[in-house]
Amino acid sequence: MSVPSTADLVVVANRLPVDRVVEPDGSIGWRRSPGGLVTALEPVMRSHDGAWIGWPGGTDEIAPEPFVEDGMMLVPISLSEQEVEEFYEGFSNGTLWPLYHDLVAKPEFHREWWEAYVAINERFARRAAEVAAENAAVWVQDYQLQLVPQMLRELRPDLRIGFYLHIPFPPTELFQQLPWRRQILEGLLGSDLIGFQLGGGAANFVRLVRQRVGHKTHRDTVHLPDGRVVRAAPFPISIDARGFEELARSAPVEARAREIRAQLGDPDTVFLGIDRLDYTKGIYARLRAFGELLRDHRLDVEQATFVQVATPSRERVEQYRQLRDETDRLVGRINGDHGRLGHPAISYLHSSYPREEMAALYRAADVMVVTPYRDGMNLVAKEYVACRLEDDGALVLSEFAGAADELRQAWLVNPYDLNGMKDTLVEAASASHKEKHRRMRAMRRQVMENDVKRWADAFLDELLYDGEHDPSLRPPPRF
Ligand code: GDG
Repeated sequence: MSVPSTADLVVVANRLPVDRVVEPDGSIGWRRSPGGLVTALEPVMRSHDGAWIGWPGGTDEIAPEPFVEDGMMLVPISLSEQEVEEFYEGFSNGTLWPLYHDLVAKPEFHREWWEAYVAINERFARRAAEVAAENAAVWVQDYQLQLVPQMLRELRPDLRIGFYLHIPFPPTELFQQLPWRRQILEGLLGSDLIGFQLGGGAANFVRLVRQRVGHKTHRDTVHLPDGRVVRAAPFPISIDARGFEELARSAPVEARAREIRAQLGDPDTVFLGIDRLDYTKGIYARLRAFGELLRDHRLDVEQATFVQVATPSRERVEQYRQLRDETDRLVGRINGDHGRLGHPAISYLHSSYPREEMAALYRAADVMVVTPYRDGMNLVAKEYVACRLEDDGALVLSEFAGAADELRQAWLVNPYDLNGMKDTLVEAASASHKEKHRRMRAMRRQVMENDVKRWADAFLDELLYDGEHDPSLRPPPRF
């Protein structure tokens, strides 16, 4: 298939939805990287002749040529070793990530990192300006690319530009620490529509624009001096709920779930955590709570076990290395103190798994433990709910995950309150079948109705047709 030169819908994201693989014969190929965003966008990308611009991973000086994969035009952007260090590991993950997550770790401010962030955002914006057809819609994704909307608008004023932030937008007091706060706000204001996970993030943004940039605002809109209007609104992201449900229902996944329980010694309660190994996720505190419950004899290792999958993430960033060491030590200590032959207290898996194995784990777990200190949404919580076909199982969920807004029937916890977390883990594990059923049924209804397709449709409808195309998809203002 020949590669078109422009597209009517362009997604700009830090990563391409494919990973580069070296085939056995030495040639280079591409494998779809599984992710909710691609699944959600695939149908609209096809119907709009969409293109996706992003970094393919790795460090190349020269970007591979655009190519077509699964009906989507993919446009690689290259990053050098130094750019990965300064733009991706540095400013994106060493400055913005901790700052936007309530300072769970200390953000570092380095002027060279900022310069790299500006330069790489410029590279993405220029490429988007080349690829977008006349009057096309461009949808920019996430915190790595917050300057792209403004840069792109300067190059191509004809475009409709949307931006979606997958992580929380911080309260004004924290955001103000950023030496480049005004540039970031102005970068985002290049959009016509800015989507946040929650109403609180949108409200924080609008307040900051009023205070720091001095533009007029009215509820969820910003009025720019040139007459342009920017809307900032919540669009809570979701998952391919039907896809997960079907996977969980399949015979191999069901068999694997039974096998997992048997391998764990058929305990009464399997607790499960699945997270990228990230300090925002609260993995350490939850394992500590579990260890103390064993120590206090409120749980017994022959009847209760914890499976923690910690997917490797950002391994070259120092804070992530430290977290890995601390978690390794804690797990070792808890298993040493409380494990018995054939009954480890914690099965700790520092690895990543195929989707089928994830679905089997969700099916095998009695209590899903999701305890981030701060999380934009948390898709793992929604995936667990989608996989509980029998409306059973219990979800323990941090109040500080965006998902807590929608999954009100979860056992909500404050991850900073260790005793509270211990009590809730015991309560969720020992709740009656009826209680679990009541809660899970309500949560399943919520997740199945509000899936990722609905999320993408709602955003694009608003961006492309000002929400007038199908008003039922327009989310209500939340503040
Ligand atoms: C950011 C925001 C927001 C994990 N391990 C494996 C694997 N996963 C999949 C999960 C889930 C996804 O990765 C993780 O999503 P989360 O939402 O839980 O967290 P972040 O990665 O921090 O995502 C977050 C999200 O963006 C979307 O806007 O919700 O708040 O931080 O889908 O299933 N998938 C496979 N193997 C693994 O080992 N296949």
